Amino acid sequence: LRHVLTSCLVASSLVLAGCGGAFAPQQATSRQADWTTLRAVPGEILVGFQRGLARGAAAATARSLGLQLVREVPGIDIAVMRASGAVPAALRALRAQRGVAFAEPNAVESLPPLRRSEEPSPPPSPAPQGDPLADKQWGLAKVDGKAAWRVTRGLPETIVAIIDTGIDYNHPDLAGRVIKGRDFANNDDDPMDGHAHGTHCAGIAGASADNGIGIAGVAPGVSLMAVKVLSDSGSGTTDAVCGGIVWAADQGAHVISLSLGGPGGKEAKQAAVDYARSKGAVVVAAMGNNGANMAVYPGASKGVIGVGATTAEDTRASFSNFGDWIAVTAPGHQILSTVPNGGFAAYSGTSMATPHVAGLAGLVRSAYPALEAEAVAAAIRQGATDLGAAGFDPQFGHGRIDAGRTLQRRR
Ligand SMILES: [Ca+2]
Ligand SMILES: [Ca+2]
Repeated sequence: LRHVLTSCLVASSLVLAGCGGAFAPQQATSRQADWTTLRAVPGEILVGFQRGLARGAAAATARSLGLQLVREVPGIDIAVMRASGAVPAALRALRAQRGVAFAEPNAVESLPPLRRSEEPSPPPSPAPQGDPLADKQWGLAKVDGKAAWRVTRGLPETIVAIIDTGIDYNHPDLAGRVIKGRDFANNDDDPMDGHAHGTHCAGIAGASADNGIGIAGVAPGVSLMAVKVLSDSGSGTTDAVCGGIVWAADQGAHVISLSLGGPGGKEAKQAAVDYARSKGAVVVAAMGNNGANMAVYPGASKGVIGVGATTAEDTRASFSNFGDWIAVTAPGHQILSTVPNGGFAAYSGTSMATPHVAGLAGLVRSAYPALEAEAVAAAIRQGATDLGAAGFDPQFGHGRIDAGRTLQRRR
């Protein structure tokens, strides 16, 4: 069924689902309608080549079919080409070429506008220690972060990459913790976040603890790597997302957190995920916010920990997608975290659930550095609190993560 559904979605012209942001749950239906429009970069095609082809194969293929070679995604044998004529005809011609593994439109990846559950407020006056907003962090309490911290708070040599709109690396509750990575949206080396989504996700995974400021992340000791693949308006392309995943893996990221996605770019995202996995990275991605049994990628890609969202009452958040590819759920409703310019705000979405899991993966990796990616994923699944129908179910996966149990039971 999953395969059929996915095929239908892709065939019916790249239905796009934003996976981020904050939703009042009752708005999910109308917002979903907004996203079901054709969204691909005009004329652009992602062409995957079989491994081991000679250098220059992409250029030769483009030339022979009258296409323009725009750029290549290093490491995974994918080229971005532009067709001046009809894209469907170019896709057919490419798929018939020897050495071409796949061809698909270069999708637009975008976030819905962020809806704040509450207005951002200036943090209380800094205290000498503790985290003044910690009592509002129901998610961190729910996953029992403090029990996990008795084993580890995460090590700075453990790198959790946040592939998103960038990170405000000057935020006082993140400063000194962020590795400035690449900006694939603007093609430069400054991944500053002018949006808020990425900074919010970064804080959930790893805001500093006991510094007298704001909140604490799940893994307040790890390093956070900022990889910007979405612009300050929250949109990007499949090739930028793939480029960011490959780049983070090449830089040694142990965990890759993806609070983004859509039904497009399935083949290219799978190639990027496979590459990151081959480098040993744990890949975590959002299930999406359509409130439906609907596959978005990379959340539904093979080898990914797909994350759905739960509420403070341990129910499935109504906007959270579900399906038999889900791995776990995590808190994703009215989650307080960091936003640019030193602020804090609460947002909702599977985007917010995902970095809880990425932070937990960072803790597991810190405590057990020799553990391979699949074993980290298994530890997270096995430590989860079963919800809904007994055992694995498509609504909650293996359950809502429990950081304390995951870390403690491996001792
Ligand atoms: Ca703090
Ligand atoms: Ca269950």
